[in-house]
Amino acid sequence: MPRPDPWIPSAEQMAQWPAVSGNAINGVGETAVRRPTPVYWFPPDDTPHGPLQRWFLGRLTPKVLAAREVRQRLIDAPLPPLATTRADRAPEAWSAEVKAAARAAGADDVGIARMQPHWVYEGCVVPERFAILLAVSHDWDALRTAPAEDAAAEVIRQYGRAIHVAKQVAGWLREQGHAATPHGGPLAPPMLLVPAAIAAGLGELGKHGSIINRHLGSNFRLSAVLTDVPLVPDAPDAFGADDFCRLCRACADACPPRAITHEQRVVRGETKWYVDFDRCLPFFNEHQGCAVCLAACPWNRPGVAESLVQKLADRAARRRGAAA
Ligand code: B12
Repeated sequence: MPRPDPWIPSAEQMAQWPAVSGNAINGVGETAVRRPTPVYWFPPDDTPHGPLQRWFLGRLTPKVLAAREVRQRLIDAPLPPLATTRADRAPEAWSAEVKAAARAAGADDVGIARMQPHWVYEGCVVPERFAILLAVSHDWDALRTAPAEDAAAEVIRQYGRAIHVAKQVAGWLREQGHAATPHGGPLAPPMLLVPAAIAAGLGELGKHGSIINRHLGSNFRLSAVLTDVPLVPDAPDAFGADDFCRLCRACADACPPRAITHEQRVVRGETKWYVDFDRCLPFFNEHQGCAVCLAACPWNRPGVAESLVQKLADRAARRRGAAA
């Protein structure tokens, strides 16, 4: 069945659009690895698309504004002071304890990555050696209503939870005498969370540009804690989601502005799924945020992710058997 015509953004919003394409800023087609350029969710005066951020914020409804107020209180909550005595443990013990602290604070998954310079935005600095990546699920019944207001408010609520978990983990490390910085957004700096979370074993990049996790699907938010406490990095977790996305059309067909394509692109030296910024952002802005791609993703229906992982493992075993 032919897809309906793509959604068209309002003239009012497009009057704010800058001359430069967000895809060019993001380095689509560039074959050399480089650090990302700030594109969105930076202080608005610092990026060409900053006026669009102001336009987005000026149109939020009372329900979404109320969720943002709760989130702001979590952002503003102080961290405990850095203890003057520094606890000493082996990296394996620190890793196990950090993960236990994250789970106790409410993380639905957690992994550890060694920091890489090309995750850090141009103009930002991350001196720490390790990133602890934290995942918190959205409530499915709210998220699946996207692009409705309930999904937008749920996204903000879970941003708050992700920030809270990051602060709890950073606070726990500081009580052990080790400096730790939480990074939960909602602003983007100092670093990209998705490649760090993939390196930390939280899953694979989906066609819709969000990570698919073997337990949570793609229905989750990320936050991080940056620290020099000695840790053991996790390995990436490839369980077949990338192959699955090559055949699945659900998110691309559901995306109203057709920002999702079936071919991977070269972006800053990496071949990967890429969501078209210039198509995605206008729809996102006119709907107080959008998560239609996550609402359509087959990995997100409750109970499905783990059975899909098993099916993909069975299929891979059958292929290996046939090839032997
Ligand atoms: C700016 C931003 C946006 C912008 C622009 C996104 C874009 N495609 O250009 C807008 C507002 C449109 C947006 C929309 C959404 N976003 Co957003 N966004 C961000 C933010 C703040 C910065 C990312 C960025 O600068 N992208 C621009 C350039 C760098 O993008 P890129 O080159 O295409 O790289 C993307 C991925 O390919 C990946 N990536 C980067 N380098 C590499 C390298 C390798 C090897 C791989 C495999 C992947 C990878 O990370 C980038 C994520 O956008 C991050 C938080 C953060 N600090 O990381 C959240 C974030 C990526 N967004 C997220 C989500 C969930 C969404 C939405 C579903 C909205 C929602 N309801 O939450 C939609 C989905 C659209 C999409 N997937 O692009 C989540 C993803 C969580 C997950 N499960 O993976 C994040 C991590 C926020 C969070 N705290 O959880 N987003």
